[in-house]
Amino acid sequence: MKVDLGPVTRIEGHLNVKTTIENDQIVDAQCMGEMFRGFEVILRGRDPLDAQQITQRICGVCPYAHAIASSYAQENAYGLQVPANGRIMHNLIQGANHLYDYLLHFYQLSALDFVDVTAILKYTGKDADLRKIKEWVQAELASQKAFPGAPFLPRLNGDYLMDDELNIGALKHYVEAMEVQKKANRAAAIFGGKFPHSTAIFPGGCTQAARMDLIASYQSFISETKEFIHSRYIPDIVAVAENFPEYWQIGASKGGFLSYGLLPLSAERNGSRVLAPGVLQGGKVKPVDFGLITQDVGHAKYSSPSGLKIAESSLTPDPGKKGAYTWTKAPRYDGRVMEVGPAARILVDYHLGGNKTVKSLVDTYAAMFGITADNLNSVLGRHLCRAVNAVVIADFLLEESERIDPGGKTMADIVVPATAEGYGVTEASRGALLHYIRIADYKIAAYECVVPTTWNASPRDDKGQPGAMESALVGTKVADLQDQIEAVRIIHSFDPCIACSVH
Ligand code: NFE
Repeated sequence: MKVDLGPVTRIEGHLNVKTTIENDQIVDAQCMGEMFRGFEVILRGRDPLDAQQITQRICGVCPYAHAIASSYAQENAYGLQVPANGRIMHNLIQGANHLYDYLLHFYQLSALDFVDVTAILKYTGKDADLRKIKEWVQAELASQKAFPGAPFLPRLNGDYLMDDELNIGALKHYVEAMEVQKKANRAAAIFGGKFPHSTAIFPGGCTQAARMDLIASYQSFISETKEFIHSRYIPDIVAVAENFPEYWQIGASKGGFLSYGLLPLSAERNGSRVLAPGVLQGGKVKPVDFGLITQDVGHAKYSSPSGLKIAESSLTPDPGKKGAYTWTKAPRYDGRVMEVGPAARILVDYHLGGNKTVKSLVDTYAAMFGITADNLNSVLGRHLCRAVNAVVIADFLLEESERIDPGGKTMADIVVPATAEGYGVTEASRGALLHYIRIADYKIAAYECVVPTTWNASPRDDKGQPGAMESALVGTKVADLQDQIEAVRIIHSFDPCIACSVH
């Protein structure tokens, strides 16, 4: 039996996932990115300095990551020496965006896979937020329609938290989390100019001034966000993990893990980062080599050649292509499937023994839940790893903001060369992000983005290997063959963004 789960809701964009079920088990899955966008085509022939602005329009959730990857690629192409303030501001903007995104993902996009919203119908207290939610849920259930701005439906058939107090408490946190996300976004906008789509992130640094009052406001917003991470987010993840321990075993992807490393600590391109880069395969971490990345399109709707390296990439849409089921390409590392994202960042860093907080948090939670680091390759693992990322990033941002030199230079002087090429990599919240630019006659001759959800939601490659998310779905037992809440929980744990994946 084949079932279309799409449109998968509570994600960004139009994802369909088709599962094939035999004996109540998923035996095959296809991730389908159902639109073409063509940013790489739009960029050709334009002024290179437009790239960090245009590529931000790929997405409204992770625009800063695109701006920063593009800026890094251009810094590489122009040979810029970025002043320390510029690099630090990039970090402050991007780190704040990660914090916003983790809270958004947990509370708005996946908590309702575990929390029973109908518990609110029993609420008789006076809390204004909870009374409002009760009204919305009542109205949505009566009309069987999710309201824009209050999407508590669909409520899939499944096993939810049974404890009313936990369910209602989580809904209160759902509302509080939105206020905290606003604070993280305001922090990012202090140096980024605005959210989304920063006007201040530039190759060579940041156009904002290094002012003491800005640093103080930034620190105040991040401190409030950090407080919420410790007092609400971590305990809520622990509560989900205690109540759904089977999800340490559900949703493991069947390839390796790739991370480019997050938040550079120095101006050197290959200098250390707060979370270390690497490729984890069979328990061993190797350095990343961009030359080993290729993109297959055997099952994607393009007639351009398959298996091309990044600098050779090309894009010819072919909507009617036989055997193709998605607009998402299939990136592979040395021909292998890679999962990218929060679990990849934590697993790579943990295996390298880089960040002490990562090591101690992973060991603490492993002991608490009776698991090993390998179990982080799971639905709960991805949720927990986002929280570990959040703890590490929030601490780092408070320290990093102290390193700004008030009144100091924030931007390099830019001279765009007639011909050049450059690579820029960073970690968007959803994972490894690469931008490549080639310049000829002062114009963009070629531009390529290899994006986190392109890795995770990739289709089969030309060897027939399913992508990370497809592989994570296969083997899962489902109780309700139509709703497949187990599959939806797996998909949500990757936090796919289809707008980004097809870009
Ligand atoms: Ni549209 Fe993004 C992140 C990037 S995902 S959200 O995070 O790049 O593919």
